[in-house]
Amino acid sequence: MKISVIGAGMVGSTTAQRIADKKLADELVLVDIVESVKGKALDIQESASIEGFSTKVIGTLDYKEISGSDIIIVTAGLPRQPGMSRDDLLAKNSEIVKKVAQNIKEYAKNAIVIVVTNPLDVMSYIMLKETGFDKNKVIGMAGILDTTRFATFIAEELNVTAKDVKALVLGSHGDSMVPVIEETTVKGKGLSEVLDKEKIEELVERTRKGGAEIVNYLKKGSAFYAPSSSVVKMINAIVKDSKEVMPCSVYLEGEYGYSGIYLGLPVKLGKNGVEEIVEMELSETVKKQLDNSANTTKNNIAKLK
Ligand code: TXD
Repeated sequence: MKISVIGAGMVGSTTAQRIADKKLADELVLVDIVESVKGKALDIQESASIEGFSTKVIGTLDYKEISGSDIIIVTAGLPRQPGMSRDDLLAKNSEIVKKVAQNIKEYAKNAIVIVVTNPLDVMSYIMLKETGFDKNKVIGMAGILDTTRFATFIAEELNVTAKDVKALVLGSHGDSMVPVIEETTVKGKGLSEVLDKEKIEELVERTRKGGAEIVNYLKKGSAFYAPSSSVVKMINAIVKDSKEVMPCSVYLEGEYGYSGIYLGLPVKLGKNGVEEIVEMELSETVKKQLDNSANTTKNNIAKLK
């Protein structure tokens, strides 16, 4: 299994570390435009005798090294600074992601690509269009992160472990994301049974602003520990062909009534990438919120043209 990570900044390097520690790859390539990538790769490599992985880790500025990759993670691009929305990154990051896509197309045309760069749903769209890859092989990471944030806040509120919370957040990765209350349970009980409406609304709001909360603490740059965990959850499902269902940003051609956009929906992941977009019954309220979320992405795509 060969996995490449494009962009060895905070999310890219922590993702690489987790991939190595979890022994998910035989070969791990980190690509960046700055020389420090070589140091990061070597540093991860030097943990092998302690962590017990036999992965070969390479850091490079040369895209040729990604040749033959099975999976490629794209984190190249700028992160948010305090006061910025994800959409503020659109112009700069679309240029970067286009370049990355051309290199992936040239050197690794059989790879499954997981896009992380923001604004996520639009960057995934650009990756699909620029590579011309099948839609099942270009997937965006966001829903898992938004979901784990929601679960964290619920667990904290109820003083239970996050493992006892099963949450679900759909929609685009931004302020219009859609935490699905009906699908969220705590020790098997519906969220509305254990928390009142106002409290739930408060936690939903905190989830919507979860990324900004971290940005405001870090001052420079955005979250990377939970994001890298989220990426690795997807990689694990693909490498192990687990067919696990998780919320990912996927290209839609009629599913849920949407076409021509990327949106976060429940997806079955396996060795072919997206194996199925799982159709779920949604309440009218949730569907309306999802429509709103889809429109945000549509407007962002229109801005590209
Ligand atoms: O849920 C999600 N999808 C996200 C998305 C969660 C967390 C972070 N999210 C986004 O990922 C964030 O808004 C950014 O757009 C990306 C990467 O975030 P990160 O925090 O890792 O940013 P860094 O630390 O600035 O790293 C970016 C790296 C940096 O090392 C640059 O030199 C490199 O990208 N870069 C490139 N690498 C390769 N090729 C090109 N062209 C390139 N341009 C910049």
